[in-house]
Amino acid sequence: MEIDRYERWFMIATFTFIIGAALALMISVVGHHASLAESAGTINPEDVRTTAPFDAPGLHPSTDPDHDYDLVIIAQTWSWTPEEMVVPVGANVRILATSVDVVHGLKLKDTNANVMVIPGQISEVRDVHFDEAGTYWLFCHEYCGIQHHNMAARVIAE
Ligand SMILES: [Cu+2]
Repeated sequence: MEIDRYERWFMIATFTFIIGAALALMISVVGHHASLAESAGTINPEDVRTTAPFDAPGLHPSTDPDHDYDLVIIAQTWSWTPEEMVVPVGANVRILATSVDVVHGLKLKDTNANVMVIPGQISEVRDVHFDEAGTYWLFCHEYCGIQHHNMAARVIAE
C-alpha cells in the first residue's frame, strides 16, 4: 500500500503527539503527584462558620495522620478567609475548603492545589508541599462575579 509522503509525516506527527501527551500525563501523576480532588464530605453553606473545622479558619495540626497541618479556608464573594496564612517551610499540608455562597475555584500558585470550591461540599487537597520559603498566591479561578479578579489571598511559607 502506497502512503503519500505528507500523509505519512502527518501520521507520525499525530502518533508522536499522542505518545507525548500520554507521557506528560504520566509525569504529572507520578513525578508531580497530580491527583483529582477527593470528596471530603458535605456541609450546610448557612452553617459553615459554626461548623468544625470551618469555625476556625487557618492553619491547625492535621487531624489526618498523613499530614502535618490542615489549612482550613472559606471562600465567599469576593475574598478568602483567612486572607493571609503562614505555614512552615517543608510542611505537608492538607487543604480543606468550602464556599458559603457561589461556586469558586481555588488555585494555589506553585503547588498542586487546584480545586473547585462548591457550596455544600468540602473540597480536600492532599499532600500540598511548601518546599521553598516565600509567598504563594491563592487565586479564584472560577468566575464568581464582578470582583472575581480581586479574589486573592496569600500563604506565606517561612
Ligand atoms: Cu472567582
